[in-house]
Amino acid sequence: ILQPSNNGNRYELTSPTAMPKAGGFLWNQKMMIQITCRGYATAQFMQPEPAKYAYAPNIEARTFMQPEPNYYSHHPGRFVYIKDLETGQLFSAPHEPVRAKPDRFVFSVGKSDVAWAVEHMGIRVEMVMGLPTADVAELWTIKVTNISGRPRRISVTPYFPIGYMSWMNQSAEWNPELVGVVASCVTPYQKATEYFKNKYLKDKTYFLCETRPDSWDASQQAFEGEGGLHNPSALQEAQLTGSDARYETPTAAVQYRLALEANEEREYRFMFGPAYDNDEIRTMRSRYLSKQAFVRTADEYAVYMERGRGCLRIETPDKELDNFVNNWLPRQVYYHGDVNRLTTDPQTRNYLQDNMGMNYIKPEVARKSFITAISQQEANGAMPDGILLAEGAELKYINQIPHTDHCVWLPVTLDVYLNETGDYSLLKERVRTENGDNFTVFERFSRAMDFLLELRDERGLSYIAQGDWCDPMNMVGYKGKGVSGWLTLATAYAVNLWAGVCEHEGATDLAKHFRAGAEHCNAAANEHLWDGDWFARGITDDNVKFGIKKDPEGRIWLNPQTFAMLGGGANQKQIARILQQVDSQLSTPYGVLMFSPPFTKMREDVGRVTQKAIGSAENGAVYNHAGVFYIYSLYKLGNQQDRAYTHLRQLLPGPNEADYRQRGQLPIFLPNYYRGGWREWPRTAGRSSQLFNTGTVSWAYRCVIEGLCGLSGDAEGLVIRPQLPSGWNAIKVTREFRGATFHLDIRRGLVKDVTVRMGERVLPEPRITGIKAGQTYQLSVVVPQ
Ligand code: CEZ
Repeated sequence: ILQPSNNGNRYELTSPTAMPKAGGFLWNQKMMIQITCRGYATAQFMQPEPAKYAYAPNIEARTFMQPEPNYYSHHPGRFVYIKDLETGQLFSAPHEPVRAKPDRFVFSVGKSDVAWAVEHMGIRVEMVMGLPTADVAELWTIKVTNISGRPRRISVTPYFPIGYMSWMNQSAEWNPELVGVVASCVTPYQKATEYFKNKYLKDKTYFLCETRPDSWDASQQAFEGEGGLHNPSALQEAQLTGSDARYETPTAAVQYRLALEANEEREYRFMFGPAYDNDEIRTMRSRYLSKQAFVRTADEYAVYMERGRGCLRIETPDKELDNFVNNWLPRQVYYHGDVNRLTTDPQTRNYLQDNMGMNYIKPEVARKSFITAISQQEANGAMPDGILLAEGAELKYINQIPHTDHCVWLPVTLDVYLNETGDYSLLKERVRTENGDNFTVFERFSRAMDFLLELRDERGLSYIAQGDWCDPMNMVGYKGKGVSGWLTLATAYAVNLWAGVCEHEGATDLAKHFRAGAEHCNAAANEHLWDGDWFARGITDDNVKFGIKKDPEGRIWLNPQTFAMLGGGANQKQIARILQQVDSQLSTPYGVLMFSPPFTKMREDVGRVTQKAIGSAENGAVYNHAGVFYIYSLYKLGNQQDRAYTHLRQLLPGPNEADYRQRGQLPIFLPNYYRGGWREWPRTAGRSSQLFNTGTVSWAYRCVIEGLCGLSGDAEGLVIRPQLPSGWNAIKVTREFRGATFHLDIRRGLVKDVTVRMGERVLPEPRITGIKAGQTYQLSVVVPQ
């Protein structure tokens, strides 16, 4: 049902029913569209807040992108009906709304387009969707071919529902001059001040045809009638009704009636998108709606995607992993760094980690993001809950809930920047904030670390307020006393990393101060939270320890263990115990659980996380962000390559068919979670959330680059310590680093330590310094048996 094609540049799914929610996504800096194999689509564009141009048929709640989207027959989508005018038979492509069983079905996701080929009733329909690089619009090509071997009379009816645009004002009509349906609305509001904000919103949705159709409908009701979407009333007539919509639900349906000889084909082009007024629609039409413009735009877009190709090519015994790492993982990393999840106020931890991935793609973007983030530091050294990216943007949703972990991510993500670039000059930049203070980046990071160290109680444990990394853990500390075990251990990790930077900068006293602070955190965690085999998750406002042996639910949590290994909180003996417990309590065929067992009812001293469905999201799912921290910590240990590889591999669906079907997702992105609950609800365990917004990806890329391939930078060069799983004897790697290209041939051999040969010369240590930009290095690397 599923295979890569075109050298891994595409993935093809050959059934519309095996994985019904499987889809792909395209974006540019102004928009994003996710579309399923069956034709359902969710598109958003920024103006500057996220907005829609195709809506649900009823009022939709405004929220950030959620996992596990539901699709239903009137869900927004992009479809084309094909009707045989002699027999009256009907089908639709890609699959919805008619759901006829196709004779052949190919859903083909590429990096810069999404395409289908569907055959039924002797007719082939090919659909391709692309985007411009710098404008908001969908560019559709629909090609119809008569493959029946005899002349046919058919109608071809693209149907792009527009949905319920507004409760204040909505309408639509055919516009003969623009050759398309134009729908208009007024974005609903009530406060007078909103009017001025809304005044220039793009409140029109257009569907333009390159070729003038024979008939059209602009009213959903007129098109659909009593027939319903399986057999719309308008399709039962000789032509569409020519309707308009007057404070009625708009739609865009247009029809071509054709007589096709055997093997004859027709190709049509359409554009779908938002606009401010008809002038803008006219401009968009002339800019894009022609064969030449489609070709040119697709080329430009492919170049734009290619800029996100990343810095690594691998050739390993695991072909599916190669494919993902070489083609798709950097693309998803690029997406995150490029559009910041289509929000104007990304959560600070997300903003920093999403940009962390950009270090491997466009380090200058990562550098800029540090300045943007740190310029919003508060006077007391704290970081705000979200980073504002547009003028007039406000903190929304989860960013109105006080979380205490944001400062942690500063040195954690800076670590990657410094490794990749060696650019310590960033630390010397002076940054003024709105509250008027003016410090260097270095000073600001120190202040942030001091803030973290101060944010602890008399025991030395970190306060949690209404959340840490785990957003919905909102009631552990809302009365002001509860503490987070994870944050205490993560503070140690962050502060230790920062101490390392202080040492590099010659700030010895500061380094000592921070090392002592980290040690204090770790000591406190060991004194109050070590439960014999693992660390507790925290202590509530009422002084109840949780995430411990005697808890029937939420007994063991992954994050505290991971960060104890990263930050020095756990010694070798403890690490051995932790690994064993993670194996026995948290490991599943789909990856490592975020905690176990899942909660089955509300725990009022833990919070909202316990109310989520069993095994979904933070309630004990295979939450990949937590999983990938763990994988990273395994690579950091340096002697856990098998465990690390096993879990790294589990981040990705496949490669066997049963696994693909269970996860229900194409191996072209990592979702934020796979369902857990594999003991409680085995039927749904492993199911993908389909949500490709996730901090997982920059860490996954880092794990492959620095862990599996063992290629991490330091202040002067590149260290080479590959960590091949025991089943592998050799891999080949190409890595771009500080402007140079490294070709590595890595194999096992009779050596005690990693040995690197460059030409005839064996290097004194597995590390290259004095790297020259523009140079190509050929290295033979031997790793111990
Ligand atoms: O949100 C993510 C956050 O974007 O959850 C992670 C957190 O670290 C990320 O910063 C773990 O909690 O219930 C909620 O409010 C959560 O906020 C989740 O909704 C989750 C989203 O599903 C991801 O977009």
